[in-house]
Amino acid sequence: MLENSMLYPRNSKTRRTVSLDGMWKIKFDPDSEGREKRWQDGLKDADLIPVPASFADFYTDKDIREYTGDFWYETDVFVPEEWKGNKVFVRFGCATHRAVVFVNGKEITSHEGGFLPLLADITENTRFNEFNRVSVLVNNELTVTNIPCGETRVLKNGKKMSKPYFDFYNYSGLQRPVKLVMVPEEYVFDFTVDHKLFGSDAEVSYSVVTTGKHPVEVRVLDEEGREVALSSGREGKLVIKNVRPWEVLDSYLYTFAVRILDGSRIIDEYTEEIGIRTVEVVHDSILINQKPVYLKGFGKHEDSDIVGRGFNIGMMKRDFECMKWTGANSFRTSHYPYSEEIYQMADREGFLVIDEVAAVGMFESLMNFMEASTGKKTAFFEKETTPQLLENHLKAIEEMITRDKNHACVIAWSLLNEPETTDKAAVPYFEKVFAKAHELDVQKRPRTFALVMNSLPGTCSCYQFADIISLNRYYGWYMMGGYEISDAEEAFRREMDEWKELGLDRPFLFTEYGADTSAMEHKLPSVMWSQEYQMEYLKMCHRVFDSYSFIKGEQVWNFADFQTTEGIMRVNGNKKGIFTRQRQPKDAAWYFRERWKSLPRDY
Ligand code: GCB
Repeated sequence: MLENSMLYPRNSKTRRTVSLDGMWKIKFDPDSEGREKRWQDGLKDADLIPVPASFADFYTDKDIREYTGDFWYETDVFVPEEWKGNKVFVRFGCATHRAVVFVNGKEITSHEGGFLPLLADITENTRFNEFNRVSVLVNNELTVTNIPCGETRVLKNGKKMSKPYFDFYNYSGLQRPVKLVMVPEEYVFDFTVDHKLFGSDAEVSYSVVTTGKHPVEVRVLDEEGREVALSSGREGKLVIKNVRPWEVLDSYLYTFAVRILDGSRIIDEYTEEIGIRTVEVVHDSILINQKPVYLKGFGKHEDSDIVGRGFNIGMMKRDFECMKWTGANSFRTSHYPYSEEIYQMADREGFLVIDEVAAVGMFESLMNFMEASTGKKTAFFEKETTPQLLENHLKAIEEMITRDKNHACVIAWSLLNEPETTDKAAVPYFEKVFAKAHELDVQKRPRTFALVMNSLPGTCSCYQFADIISLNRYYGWYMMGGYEISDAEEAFRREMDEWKELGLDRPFLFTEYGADTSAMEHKLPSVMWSQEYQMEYLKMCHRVFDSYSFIKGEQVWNFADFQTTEGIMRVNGNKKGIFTRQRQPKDAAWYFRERWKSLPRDY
């Protein structure tokens, strides 16, 4: 069990949250001297910066944008007198990639992993009815023992530089909402649900973990606020008659209110809106509420102008509107768990989410995602550093599943993106990763990982672990692009025929396929990078998908253009978006709208 509660901070009869979003102080610490020089006692000559946001794209100075190393954030937080006798936390949606939190100069906690929450219990060090200084020492260096994987290089001029093994910009900082949270001394620490549907009724099994001994009750309210089920005890079953299940693109959310009681006195109350649905893989079908579904949608990124990977509520709204407009029903949180607010929105919109842990870059070489298709032997998983990497990976899986398990939208876990699987050394690593997810998830959702181009039926030693086989394929882009596209289609079909011959009786998904396309470029006849070629490429892929009945979904790469490290392969970022980075449609968006709006649910 995790040390801290992962429950989303909400107000209730007994709980309080105060947003700490706004302008914070920031100061870079290139010599890592801050801690020794006691910067935790107050930052001098600091700049001001918005939270939540990545720091990189606010500045006009390239040394700041590319800054790699330690940096500090600081703000003053007023803690009300009335909160005395309760527990007080500062909760960061994330601190990328690792952080140490200080309150009033005292070190409170630290956390590794930049895409999951960090909770600092400041109860003991809070001065009530006064301002308290919260300082955070963040570090954004990449290593091969942490996820996502990469390296940090030192240039001849002494400056550090991030070398990601992955294809997205190494944005960092306090990128998600920060909240001051008060809960009672005895509080609801964790809450888990699992659903079964029987005819028109549902049975929800639940379990509650609290920090004390008082009795627990759980009640369920419908969207009109009517109580539809009630049960007492830390574990139990709630029966909901004439249930309205959560459906694909037709959401319905019940409110679950978990209470700790002392007679009629409510010691703590925690509420969560939860959709009731089942997910299963049966033969080669993905079933939601026992009915097959075909996934249509995107691999995404949390990425936008100026704020980088910072959570942006307006961008979130726009993204869902664009996705709905195309007729999509799903997305993958490539390549890291997203802000919790995005899953709440997906719950509300009835979107299906493949929730991916930040296990990306698990190839030896730099620009690994490119080298991956060359078949180069690397044996990433038999290095001295592998045990440490595995430990961090397993911890991130535990945090992700604990955080996201109750979301109806989460229908599968993606446990790695494009790892090296051609060497047998990957097998024991995969075994542990897949077992961990199975053990932790009471709903036993399907597990998957995205297979890189060289992970083929004859070369991949790990596909057997996946309940859903997810392929990232770029026939017609990274290989046999342009006028060779007819050969690409032939090679693509050959691979799919080989999968078919294996007779795996499992659903296949395309979690990536795409072609870089400049929104400015038109050319007749097509050339690579033109909008015309993107369409030609997509139509070729869809012809292949439509030929195999075990293919149960297509998530194109990418929803929108996004920022990457600079280099000869990228023109100021990855341009495979169906939308531009400003969320305006390329021609392909209209094509998807036509295709997806006409595909039946169980295509
Ligand atoms: C991939 C990676 C993704 C890249 C994409 C690309 O296979 O999973 O992170 O952005 O290819 O465009 O090359």
